[in-house]
Amino acid sequence: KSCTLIGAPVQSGASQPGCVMGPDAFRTARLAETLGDLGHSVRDIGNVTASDLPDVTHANGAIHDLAQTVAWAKALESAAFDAAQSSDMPIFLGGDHSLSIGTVPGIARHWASKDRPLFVLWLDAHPDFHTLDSTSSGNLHGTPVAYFSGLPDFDVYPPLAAPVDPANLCMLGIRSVDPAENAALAEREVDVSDMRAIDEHGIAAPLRAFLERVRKADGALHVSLDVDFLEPSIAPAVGTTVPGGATFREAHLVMEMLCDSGLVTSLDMVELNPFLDERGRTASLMVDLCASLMGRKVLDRQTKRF
Ligand code: DIR
Ligand code: MN
Ligand code: MN
Ligand code: MN
Repeated sequence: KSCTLIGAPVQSGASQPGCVMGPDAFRTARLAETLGDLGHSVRDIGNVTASDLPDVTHANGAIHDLAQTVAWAKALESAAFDAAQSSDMPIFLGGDHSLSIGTVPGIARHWASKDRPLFVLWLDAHPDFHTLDSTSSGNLHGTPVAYFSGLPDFDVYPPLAAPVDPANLCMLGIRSVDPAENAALAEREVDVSDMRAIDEHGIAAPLRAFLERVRKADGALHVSLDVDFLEPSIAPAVGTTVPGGATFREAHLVMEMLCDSGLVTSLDMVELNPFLDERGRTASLMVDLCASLMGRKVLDRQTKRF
């Protein structure tokens, strides 16, 4: 596959600095070389920049860095659209999760132009389903999914060319949900597997069911991987650790099943804060997970297409 690496050093959506270093940590952990060794052609187009802060305000006084975040969203929406037009697999190197306010709508605009529905797999401790009214932390990395799913109250974010149908979402690994998010997720009947469901049924069952839905709809699939999806003891370099996350093997199994499905068309790797790490171990784990998604295998077993 032709892969495009797009650096998105966004940190305006998080509460503490450090995600600005994420893209270079992924590069230092040899992401491009790893994908090349798997037989892919890789083009690293460097980092997107955001200039021209828009003049935007919102009544919710908790919100911080709204203008920076909107500027990033605009720049990343067009970078994502362009990368999807010109390659098989855009891979966005974050940056905090507010970067998906730009990447997912840009990817969605591309697939809408091909008349294919976009599905989104959200691998995260958090659903990131706040509106601008409902966020009490004011950290805008908590808002991308509500926005690109077309919920109201996002007038100051860029208009969406192609909202993602909430029926096309799947969330895995969830274990920290604010009350307003809980209500909004239930109202839209979003397919959420929290860690309790994963404990009971395993992580393969809900993923397999979701992939079947994507396949039947001939959908494109964007995967958004937040470092805090993972158990903090194996992935400490994130500002919002929550105990009880996906294990090493659960995470690799998800990536291996996604690879076998052949359905994934774009990827975000987000919330890596290298300042909080020991010896780049979290960046290296994220690169290894990306390798599993892109074809690294233990055995040359026959793969079953979903
Ligand atoms: C919390 C935490 N729901 C908030 N969200 C995080 O600030 O809105 N998302 N950390 O990744
Ligand atoms: Mn997130
Ligand atoms: Mn999270
Ligand atoms: Mn409002």
